[in-house]
Amino acid sequence: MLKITRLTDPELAGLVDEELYRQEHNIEMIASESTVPVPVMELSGSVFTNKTLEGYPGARYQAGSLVADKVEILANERARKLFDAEHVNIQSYSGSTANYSVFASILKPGDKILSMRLDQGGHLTHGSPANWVSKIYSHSFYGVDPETEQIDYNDLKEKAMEDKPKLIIAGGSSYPRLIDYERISKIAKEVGAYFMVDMAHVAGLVAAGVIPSPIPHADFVSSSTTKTFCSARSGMVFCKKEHARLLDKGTFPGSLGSLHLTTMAAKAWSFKYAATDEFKEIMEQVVVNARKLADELQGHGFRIVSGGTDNHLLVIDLREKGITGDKFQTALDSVGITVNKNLIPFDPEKPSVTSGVRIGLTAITQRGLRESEVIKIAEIMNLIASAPDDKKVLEDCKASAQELISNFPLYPEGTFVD
Ligand code: DSN
Repeated sequence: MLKITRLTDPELAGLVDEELYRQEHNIEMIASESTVPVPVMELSGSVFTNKTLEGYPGARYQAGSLVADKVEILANERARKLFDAEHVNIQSYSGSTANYSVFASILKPGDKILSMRLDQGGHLTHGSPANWVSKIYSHSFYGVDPETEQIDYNDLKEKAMEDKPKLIIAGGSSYPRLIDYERISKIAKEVGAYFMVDMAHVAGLVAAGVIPSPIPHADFVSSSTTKTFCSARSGMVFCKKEHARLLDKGTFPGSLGSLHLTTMAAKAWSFKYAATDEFKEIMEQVVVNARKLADELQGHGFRIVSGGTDNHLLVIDLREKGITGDKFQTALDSVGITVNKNLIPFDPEKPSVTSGVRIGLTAITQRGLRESEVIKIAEIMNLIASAPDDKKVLEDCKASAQELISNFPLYPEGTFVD
């Protein structure tokens, strides 16, 4: 795939080789990651990158768009069918811009948004003070119940009644449980708010029918297409038919410019692939593996936030193990297991340290790892949490991790031979 780059820029080609080696030899467990199928990479790098395109099929601002129109129409048809949605706009470049498109479609500066707190599982673009969105709109937040560590729907309702937001958002980056979309939709209707779900993390599980879909309940459903959907670095937004014109205007020209035909084609491929039995089986196994890891870690004395998981990720509270998220992440990285430090609900530590880590099971499940391998990963994690500075323990764990992952190729042999 890098034939010409190797000749023209061996330094850069070398970095790609280095990253391929890293991914092949590491147990990748970042919850927002997955391994994209080869056609997604081929289409993401295809000749479609030469085309500048604005507008929509049949109403473009540039000539030479007939093929592009066919791609966008095909992608839209496949996406609507896969997710059983009334309308889709797949021009977004990422999950973040998908959210911005919805905001541009229905909000005016100063309007109120009620969303989940970032430090309890929400997302940066839903109103965190660190994100520009917080400077345009007014924000309030709901969180999780301190006992169950699951969404406190009473708190959400109280805040909605009090603040009368224009938009209520559900979904986020580190929430391991199912969300009662129907209940939030009713609250939104009661207070006259739009209801948006950001399903970026769980889109693959939803597409495969492994967990319930937010699409019947929400006005807008935004998503990235990486993560469990295992597709291009891009985005998409679904909505009810009645909001179609608003969403399309809010996307282009409202918030985005020229669309990316490369990733649009890659997404079109994935909308077909995600309807296959192969994809469904992987997604089912992702949840089985996540639950198994939660059980095994609990058996080793780790506390799992909310007591378990219903999806592809789990968040561990490391305080009983006497190690911070930061330190655990670094120690795991040194043996070839990649996770990220993560705040737990009501975390006493700052975000750069944290009391927890977030672990995702998508990428390893795609590679073929099953319950027996998950048991071994939990054992390694436990050894490391108990002795993160012990060189001998780290060396032994690294050897075990390498041996484990070497049996599961990232891509079939020969995929990247130039
Ligand atoms: N929000 C980041 C994550 O979940 O890892 C990236 O999408």
